[in-house]
Amino acid sequence: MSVGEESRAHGLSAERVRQLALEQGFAEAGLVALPHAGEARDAARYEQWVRAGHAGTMHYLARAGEDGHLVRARMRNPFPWARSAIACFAVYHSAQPRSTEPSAEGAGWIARYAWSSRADAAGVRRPSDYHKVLLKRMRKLEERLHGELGDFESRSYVDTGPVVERSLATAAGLGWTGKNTCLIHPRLGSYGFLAVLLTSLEAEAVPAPLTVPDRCGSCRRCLDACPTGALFAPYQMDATRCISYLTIEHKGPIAEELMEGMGRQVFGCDICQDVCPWNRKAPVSADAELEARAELVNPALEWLARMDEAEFERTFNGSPVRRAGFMGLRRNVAAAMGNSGAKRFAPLLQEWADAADDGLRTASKWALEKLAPSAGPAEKS
Ligand code: B12
Ligand code: SF4
Ligand code: SF4
Repeated sequence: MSVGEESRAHGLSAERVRQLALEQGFAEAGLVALPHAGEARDAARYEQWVRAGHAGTMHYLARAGEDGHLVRARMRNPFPWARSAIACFAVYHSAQPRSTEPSAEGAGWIARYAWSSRADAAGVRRPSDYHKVLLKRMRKLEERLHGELGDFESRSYVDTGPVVERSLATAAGLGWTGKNTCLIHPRLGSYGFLAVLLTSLEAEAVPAPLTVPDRCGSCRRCLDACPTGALFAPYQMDATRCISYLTIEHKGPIAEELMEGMGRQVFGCDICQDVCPWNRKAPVSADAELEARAELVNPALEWLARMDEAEFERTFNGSPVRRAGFMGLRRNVAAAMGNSGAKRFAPLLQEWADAADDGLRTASKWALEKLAPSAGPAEKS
């Protein structure tokens, strides 16, 4: 009996699925039957998180179904046919420095996950985006399974589908949820992307529970290091305070009380992962489609600030950074300039302080005040 025939006879086999996922370039993969044992608990956590307002303006997370429940909280809402989920992990760690290491004066920070690039057919290096790179691999995995197992319902997602990927990935045994809310794989760490494939096939029964025990122990480094208090309790994040949300998802002016905490981050934030001991020995990626672009590591704020829209497009077309938008990135750069302490940025900030864009104008005024605090109202003599 071939491996394919074996899977058909007994349902999806975890071993075969893992083998196929690794062939597509994933570092790990797991399989879980749906609904999984932790689904009701995770659904309650998810609903509570959204109802508390922690999703901010990410309204897609709060979409409710006809039964009043949030669509993504339970798999049976959007995918009544789904019987199993395959969760895959792709490493994006690289040998480059961390955001928490000393850097040159006036350097900003772009999150590691957004540095990626790949060589095109002519050998020219171009920005790459994990959403596209990994979705292609998931579709190939889907094809292979259809080739072996015939017709069945299936759907692949990387980040953007109506699924809580970390819930599925922990249930599939890829790691535990750290106090920083990231999924941590015991060997690979947390610098990893997740991708999921839902299928209408039954998963073969597994002999032992899949869950990886929580290994955070008494550590609190991520909570202590988070500069905006977004990690307000272990395993709890208020996204509206997270620098990743503020610099990527949030449009318009950033609340003044959060700009100081943003430090030099201009796109995303790696701090709560950079301080995590489980990432100290994490292997670096050898993925040719997710190779780090040296120019995005500790980028000079000046370089980013001087970019016009055409250069922004040339530099970030095809890159996750494009999501922030030209004005959004400028706004973030203005805040980082204020936090840099470098007075040479004042003339540029002065120009931006009259910008039509609300977010840029507010950040620039705040940054100018930060670089050269005004004396406040003059005292009467
Ligand atoms: C919205 C979103 C964000 C928001 C909110 C993040 C958040 N913590 O919820 C913002 C914009 C802030 C964000 C930031 C980042 N994100 Co994001 N994001 C998402 C998205 C689209 C949905 C996440 C979600 O549903 N959040 C709601 C909360 C409730 O869900 P959750 O955190 O996944 O919930 C689990 C745990 O928190 C846990 N839990 C909840 N309460 C409790 C309580 C206890 C006691 C315990 C033990 C567990 C626990 O249970 C939940 C289910 O398992 C997912 C993709 C997807 N479709 O799932 C990517 C995703 C989570 N993001 C990802 C990445 C890479 C990032 C960043 C690293 C990017 C960056 N460098 O800037 C940061 C990391 C910040 C951080 N510390 O989490 C990866 C995470 C990979 C990983 N190893 O964990 C994902 C999976 C995308 C992907 N396909 O790879 N993100
Ligand atoms: S990504 Fe940055 S701001 Fe967000 S929780 Fe982690 S340390 Fe805090
Ligand atoms: S820094 Fe410590 S507490 Fe935070 S996720 Fe890592 S091990 Fe857990």
